[in-house]
Amino acid sequence: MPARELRFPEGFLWGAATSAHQVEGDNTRNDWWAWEQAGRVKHRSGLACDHYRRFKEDFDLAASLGHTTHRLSVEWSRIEPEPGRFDDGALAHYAEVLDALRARRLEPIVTLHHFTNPLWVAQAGSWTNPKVVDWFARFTERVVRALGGKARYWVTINEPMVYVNTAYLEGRWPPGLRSVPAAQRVTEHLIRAHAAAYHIVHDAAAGAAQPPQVSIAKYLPVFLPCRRWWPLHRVASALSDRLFNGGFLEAVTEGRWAVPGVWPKRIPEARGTLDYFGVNFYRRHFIRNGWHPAQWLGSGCEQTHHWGSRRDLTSWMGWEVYPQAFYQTLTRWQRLGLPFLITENGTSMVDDARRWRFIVDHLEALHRAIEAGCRVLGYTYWSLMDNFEWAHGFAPRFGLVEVDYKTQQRRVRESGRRYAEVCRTGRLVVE
Ligand code: IFM
Repeated sequence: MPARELRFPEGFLWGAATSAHQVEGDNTRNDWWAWEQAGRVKHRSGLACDHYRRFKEDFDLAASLGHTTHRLSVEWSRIEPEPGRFDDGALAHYAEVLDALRARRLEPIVTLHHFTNPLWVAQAGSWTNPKVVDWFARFTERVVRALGGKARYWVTINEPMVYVNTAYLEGRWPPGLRSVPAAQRVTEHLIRAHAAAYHIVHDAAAGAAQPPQVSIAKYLPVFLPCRRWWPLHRVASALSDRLFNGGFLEAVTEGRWAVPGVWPKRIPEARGTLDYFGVNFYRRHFIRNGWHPAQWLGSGCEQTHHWGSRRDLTSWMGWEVYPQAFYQTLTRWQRLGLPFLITENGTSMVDDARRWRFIVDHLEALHRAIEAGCRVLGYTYWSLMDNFEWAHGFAPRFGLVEVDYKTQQRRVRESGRRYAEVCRTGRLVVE
């Protein structure tokens, strides 16, 4: 096939994403740090990428790679190390971070919650405690007072349903629960906390020339039955889709949380609380039924025996590459009538040439979605640099920039250089 050139819309935001605990280092006051120290995972985040001190050089790199945006998160446990006591030094730090982005013409996208909680929140039951909604609102209010004028794009909560699933259903992340009722309570609290934060950000910016743009970053996978024609797997996959995708999205757009197993609830304050739709996309999920009660309704099958899966293209994390699903999920959720912002998409391929192939194939799918009528504001690759991949530690390497954790040296990968060409020109050549 001859090479084709795909053009992305004028003003499209191009960049990469990170999160505080994964890159900053020494986040000693949050639940993940405690989890690591307690040996609940094999790995410790330690100094991570030392980004808390090296952010300026990291942003220099991003700018030199043609990026025009950068997504990051602020660390709640640094800003509010004790209930109601805010650390002005930490807030001043993040103000400097946002100024550093602006000085390099990188549009900040600020995430308020990216999986970690202050220890005091964890000790009070984390997100199972209904008070967390007020605590998160108080935190947001303080952050917005300090940083509001410096950012236009906000993400209230990163991958809320991944957090619910991994931390409260599968028990692999803190607080390590495996409880359906806890997961349901937490989901409701996340919806309410998101809604509260949405209104706080907007109220603080009342009358601003450019209104803020607020969303969640929703992990938006395509769910499919593990055995295509097996009725139980089909039901389980439809249910997963409803609980994980549809239910949450309906809550934050229509203010109605109606999912199987939960008495339908009106959450009117959550109605219309997405200004854009922040989407994290990685892969398809195949669903079967597991033995544990938390898995009766469905659990992921991590094998690579599914149709369309390419074993040779499986990443370090064991994730298949299936870019068509990116197109499918975007065109399906186009019905929300919101512009998309791709807040994460990336791979931990060991072979960097395959990372580049992954990026090309996903950008091509994104372009097809745009041609099919999806409005898309931008794309932030996950991640700017290698970082602490939660329970998997430092082994998976998602970065456009390689990090040598011994010396903290950064080295731009070929995929990072090729992506830079796309960022600079807004064009992708597909061969
Ligand atoms: O590293 C994570 C990130 O924190 C949230 N989204 C998925 C990424 C890759 O697993």
